[in-house]
Amino acid sequence: MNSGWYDAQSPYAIGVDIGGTKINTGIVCESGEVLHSLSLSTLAGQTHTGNRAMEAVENLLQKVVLEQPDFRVRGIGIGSAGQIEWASGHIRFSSDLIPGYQGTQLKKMMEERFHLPVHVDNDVNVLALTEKRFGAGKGIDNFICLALGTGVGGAIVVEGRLVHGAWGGAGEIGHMSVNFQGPFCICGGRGCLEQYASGTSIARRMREKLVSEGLPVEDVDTREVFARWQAGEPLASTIMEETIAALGTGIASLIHTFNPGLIVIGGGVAEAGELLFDRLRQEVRSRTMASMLDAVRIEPAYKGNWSGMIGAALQIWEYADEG
Ligand code: BMX
Ligand code: ZN
Repeated sequence: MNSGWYDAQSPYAIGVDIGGTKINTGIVCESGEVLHSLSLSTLAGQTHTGNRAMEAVENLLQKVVLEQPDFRVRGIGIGSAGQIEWASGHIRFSSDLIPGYQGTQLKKMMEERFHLPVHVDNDVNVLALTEKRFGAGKGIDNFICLALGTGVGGAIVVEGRLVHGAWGGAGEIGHMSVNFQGPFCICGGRGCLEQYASGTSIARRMREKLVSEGLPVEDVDTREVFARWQAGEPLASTIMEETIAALGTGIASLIHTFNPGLIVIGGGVAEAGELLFDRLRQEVRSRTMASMLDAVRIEPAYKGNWSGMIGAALQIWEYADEG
């Protein structure tokens, strides 16, 4: 493999988005344009996810050099689920969604293999970089992102910069408790927002409700819950009202803590659309100090196929002056 990929003046960076199902990688420009992209499944037999990510980047580069033999790049930006030690690019914690991933020295592995600068951050933290450049967060210095997907991820931008905390773990908004006597969570806490507002938890709570009512549960996934809610079905409404109350409680606390100008909501659950956003705005209004409400909007996330991967690559420009 060519070890001379690096050029500080190149208009390109490599973005890598590592999720529980797929690894997306691509060549990204600062304008957000994606030149080439490639996806691999995350789990492939015994292959370690760190090696799988390297395989994805290697395949991508092979594809690019066929068209541009003298291709050079500024570096590699990675967004990954889990809690990432930001300075060292080490996966401090990852749930069993990606078996064996915890402890991976991802930055080190990538740097040694490709001889390029590498940045690694949490998947939703890098999504916030996409929001900041191209989405609802454009021109807004203080905003918060929530991604309601398999889990609930979060990111906090204060005075134009992502908040990382002591080592990089800040922004795990999915594990903010909204019910101190609520169900136990994998994180060790109770009543975490993720227990009420992830797509997984919405489908799970609906199935539990149907079972308790002696009703059939087959094929009940998150989309089905939204469809039933939109059609006015009472059981689906009970589940979604609980989700909205949990989200409203969490978001009100975030507003009181950070006084943001914007809350951006993405992930599969945001696809429930206007009904969700309307109800959520009402709920937040009813739980938030009036003085804080004028400044804050609640908006859907930037819509684009590759927003995670683009945000991952944007780290290269975001931190260009910091080495
Ligand atoms: C979990 C946690 C977060 C992640 C969030 C959203 C792990 C592996 N994941 O709360 O780090 O940002 O889920 O993840 O600890 P997604 O899988 O829904 O994108
Ligand atoms: Zn939790």
